Amino acid sequence: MKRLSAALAFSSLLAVPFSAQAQFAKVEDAVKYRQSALSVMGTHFGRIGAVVKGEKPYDKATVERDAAIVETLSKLPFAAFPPGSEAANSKAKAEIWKEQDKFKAAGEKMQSEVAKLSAAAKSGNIDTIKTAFGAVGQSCKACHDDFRKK
Ligand code: ASC
Repeated sequence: MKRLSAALAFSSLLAVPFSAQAQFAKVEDAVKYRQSALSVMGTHFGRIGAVVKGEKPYDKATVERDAAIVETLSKLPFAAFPPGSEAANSKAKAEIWKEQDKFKAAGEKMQSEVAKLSAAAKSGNIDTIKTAFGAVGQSCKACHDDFRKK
């Protein structure tokens, strides 16, 4: 029973990526958290990219693992954009807080494309992986174009 409630608590945590529940003592802590999550996500997404581009041989288990990491991390950054968390070392645009619905939609689009990439990785079909990889990249770019300073 204890284990079940712990599991439920954990899964509900992962299911509420956009909640404003995140507890950060300082703006810099939120900035560091979201930048770290996005950076590690980019690293593992990039490893899949190397396979998709033919620079690395395709290994199903490795791509699956990278995609699973990207999927988990995709759920983390958006709880770390508390209002007013613009900072000198952050490329976050003020539009994030002015167009919150649009920002939320962009994040959810990315998360849904990432989930498809993870499913594609499990399928082991390299063509499906390539298509899903492209869609994820577009969702990254769309959000960066609108909400990240150059
Ligand atoms: C990456 C990465 C991004 C996206 C973006 C896609 O690998 O780190 O931010 O892809 O460049 O356009």
